Amino acid sequence: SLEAWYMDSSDEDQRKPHKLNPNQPVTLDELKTLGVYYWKLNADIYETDPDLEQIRKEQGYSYMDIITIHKDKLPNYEEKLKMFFEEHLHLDDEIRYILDGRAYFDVRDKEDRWIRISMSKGDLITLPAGIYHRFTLDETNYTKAMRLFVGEPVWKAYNRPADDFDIQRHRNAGH
Ligand code: KMT
Ligand code: NI
Repeated sequence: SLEAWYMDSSDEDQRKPHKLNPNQPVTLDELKTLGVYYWKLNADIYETDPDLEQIRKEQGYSYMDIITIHKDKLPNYEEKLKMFFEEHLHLDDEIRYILDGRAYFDVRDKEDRWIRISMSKGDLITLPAGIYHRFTLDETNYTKAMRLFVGEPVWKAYNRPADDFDIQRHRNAGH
């Protein structure tokens, strides 16, 4: 299963785990209260996986593509990694399925603390529209991920502060 924890506040290499000492784990139920959902799948059979098919049908994930994040594979690698690690939000859900390698997704909890979600092969996660988050590779410097989307994809990211959107106001009204 996936592992998540509250982050320390050190400015050290973003690819390091940044666990607190002692570690402060975050459970899947706690992630659910933030609107973050998780499935475990068999990434070896992603091209024909009936479980993935079912999730896509039920959730309406009609669009998909695959991104390989590695310095020799991704054009403008350094620039893109820098963008991904800027705290941002989207107006739609962000859905990612790790097909190979590993990566971290960091999300803000309701008290604005960073939670780091460690994703590896077979982990599928959905981040709700309007949640502040960021992405980084870990020290292995490689991942291959499926990007899913409801309808035509919109990749636009709004860097923090992006508090003027209805979506953000709705989230803030809740707490
Ligand atoms: C995003 O919007 O945070 C991303 O697309 C992260 C990289 S995709 C594995
Ligand atoms: Ni994003």
